[in-house]
Amino acid sequence: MSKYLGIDASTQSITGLLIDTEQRTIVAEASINFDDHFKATYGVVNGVLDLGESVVHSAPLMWAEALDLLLQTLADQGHDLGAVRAVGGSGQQHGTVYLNASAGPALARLSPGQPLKDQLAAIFSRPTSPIWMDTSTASQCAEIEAGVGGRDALLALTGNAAFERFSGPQIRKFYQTEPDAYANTTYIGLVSSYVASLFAGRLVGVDPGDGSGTNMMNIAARQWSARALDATAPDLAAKLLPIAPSGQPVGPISPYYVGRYGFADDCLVLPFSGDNPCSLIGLGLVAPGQVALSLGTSDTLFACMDQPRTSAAGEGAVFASPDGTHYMALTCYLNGSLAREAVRDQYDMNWNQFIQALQATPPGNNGALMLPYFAPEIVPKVPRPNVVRSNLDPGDASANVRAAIEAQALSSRIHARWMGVEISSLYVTGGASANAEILRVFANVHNCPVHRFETTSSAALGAALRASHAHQSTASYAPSWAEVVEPFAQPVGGSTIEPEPRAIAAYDELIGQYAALEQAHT
Ligand code: XUL
Repeated sequence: MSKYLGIDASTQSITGLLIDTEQRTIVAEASINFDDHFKATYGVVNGVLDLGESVVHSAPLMWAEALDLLLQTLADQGHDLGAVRAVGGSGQQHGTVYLNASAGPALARLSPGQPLKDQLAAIFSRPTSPIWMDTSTASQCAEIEAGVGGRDALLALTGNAAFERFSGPQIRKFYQTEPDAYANTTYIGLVSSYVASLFAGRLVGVDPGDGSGTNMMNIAARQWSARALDATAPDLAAKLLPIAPSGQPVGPISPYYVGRYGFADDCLVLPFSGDNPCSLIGLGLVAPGQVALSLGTSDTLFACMDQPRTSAAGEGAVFASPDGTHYMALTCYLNGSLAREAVRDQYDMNWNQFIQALQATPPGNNGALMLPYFAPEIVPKVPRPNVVRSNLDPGDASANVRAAIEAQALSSRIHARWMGVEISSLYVTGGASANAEILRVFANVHNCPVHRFETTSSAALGAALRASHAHQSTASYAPSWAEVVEPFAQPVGGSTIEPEPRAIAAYDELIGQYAALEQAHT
């Protein structure tokens, strides 16, 4: 019995991934897509509620309902959940969940006879949760920076300048716009701590990996900062769930899962972390200098560092690694799959036609460029959707496909410089990493080999590996992180894409033009 379950509660779906550490393999992976199951009941589109004016929420009760469906799916597929020794998890970062005083008792008395949604509907003091796509908090960002003594002071304290999507600005906005609901809120946690609480049957704290995405955690101490909390909202220290060390199990799984799905009653639950910090582990980035790229709803480029190097220009974010010692540098682009899908749909293509368009056009696209801000962009900061074409015929479908992908790759090269890491190879994950033609563009733009991983669910894999590391550390021999990740963090044999000399030259020329275009429009 050496099975570990990783859960990834992400924007569009919830995924469960089961690993067997004796067989050194992934034994199961299942996903529940929110739109497929909950569009009618919760009104979500692409997993979210777009409330207008840059306000984007989702429904925490939907995540609980989806969790039941996911575990039922794994059980129906015949997987023995009783063999799972520990559960780890990951959540979309920054999103906040607001609970009333009934949350603790409701979680503690979960009965296996009824689904979570029927037992937990009354625990929320705010029925919907702002998520990372919400960019409506510019004024709160400015106020928080001013409150701690300026942007540089916030950077030094928390590792990050204030970002609209980060939890602190979102909490401040809630306090300012709905003071009564804020006063009626007993607990505030993140998506990760909420889903961990569902598993543990009690309130679980926020791990330092996800805590660093709030603008409220002292990154060096890995604890909430009183100064940052004071600048955010009154009485926040009493409401915010405490920081919970990433590697320390919080206790056994709730009897709910024992009775309903056959988990063992001594199966351990770990604090969950953010999806990006979990991906860092899932891709085996447990030593400084390693770099990976995740092509998901958002595209993220990230590296493992031994010190919290900060991005003064606000291009990137710094998080504590859930390995307990290192740090993670991250640059997040909102227009990831969102932009790829927007181009595909605009030209009425399917993914095969999208690939053919890339094959039919030359690297450098004959100088045609696009700024693919189909939605507001995080890096560089673009407050409103704005698709800009330069030397690019809007009627030329293939050239537009190439221009969008080249823009994403060029931007990832430009905005990775602050990390101060020499990129000598890129490990790629996420849904779009299955597309070799997209990876070829990234290999050529970065002038380095690109390796693909077997699972596109690196966050769920990282969560499972964290569970394995924590559980094994409670036994006589505590394995190193390198030993834990090594069997799983191997690129798919034959998946490596090498850069092509001719294309490298084309991009070395184009990158200056792209940077100038970007500067002119941001
Ligand atoms: C990272 C970020 C996104 C979400 C997506 O800062 O906002 O990558 O974590 O789930």
